[in-house]
Amino acid sequence: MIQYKTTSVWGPQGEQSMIRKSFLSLLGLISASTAQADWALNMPRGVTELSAETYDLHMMVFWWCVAIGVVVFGVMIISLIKHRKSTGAEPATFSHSTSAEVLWTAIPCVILLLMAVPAAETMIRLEDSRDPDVSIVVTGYQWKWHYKYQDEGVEFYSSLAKPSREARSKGAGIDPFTVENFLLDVDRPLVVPKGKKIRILLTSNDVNHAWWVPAFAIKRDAIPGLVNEAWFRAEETGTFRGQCAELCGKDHGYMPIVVEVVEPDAYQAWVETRNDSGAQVAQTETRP
Ligand SMILES: [Cu+2]
Repeated sequence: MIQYKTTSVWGPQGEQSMIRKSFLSLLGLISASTAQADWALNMPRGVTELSAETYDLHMMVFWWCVAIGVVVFGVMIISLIKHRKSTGAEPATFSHSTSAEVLWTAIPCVILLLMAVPAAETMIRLEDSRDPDVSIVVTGYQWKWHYKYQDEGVEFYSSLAKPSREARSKGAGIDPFTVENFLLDVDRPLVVPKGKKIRILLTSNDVNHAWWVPAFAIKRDAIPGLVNEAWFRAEETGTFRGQCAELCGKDHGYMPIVVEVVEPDAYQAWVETRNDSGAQVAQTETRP
């Protein structure tokens, strides 16, 4: 017969200390995340018409699910309490109810249709990238992005910003919490004009990546040998951040996306300065 030691690390004492340690570290994690991170439970509403529509659809489906959950679990719980054995409930003897079966098939079908019609309308509009004002070829690299404005003659690489890169280095001794927008900042952001239709042509140079900017409701794969399309029209100026959303190798977490939405005049001025100096810089930049 096998004898188990009770004094090992997994024995009662060890177990207790393990539980205590886990509990304390969990408490630490919770307090750290509430103190440091600016997070939200729900998806953002975004700054484009389609991101707002996507958000509204998400909320509509969410409330449908809440209502269905309340009705189904409500009936279930009430039935369980009301017809419990201890109150002398007798089991019913029927085995079929055609009208109930028709009803519980028809109701979900109607609900699905109510969800599918507006969702399909939005999805068709999401795919309609015709007649853009600005077209940008976005290419994923391990581990940075390359942006090429098709008609403006501007192209450049966009890599993790220096402060983040330094802080993430092993043995750097820099507290990441002291770095502003740690891992969410780049050296050269994508600049686009407000109120204009921006078409993104997405591809990759090596492995699969994904260009994800929540404020524009865009999360699309960048696949080598394939061009995926997406578009947005930002209604607000500002800085919008995103990340690569496809596990693309060891530095997957270090290729953020930053998009600056500026007034059309400022955009024109930016294009002109990039044409003078930026394009040459982009051409002389070395690949990773
Ligand atoms: Cu990636």
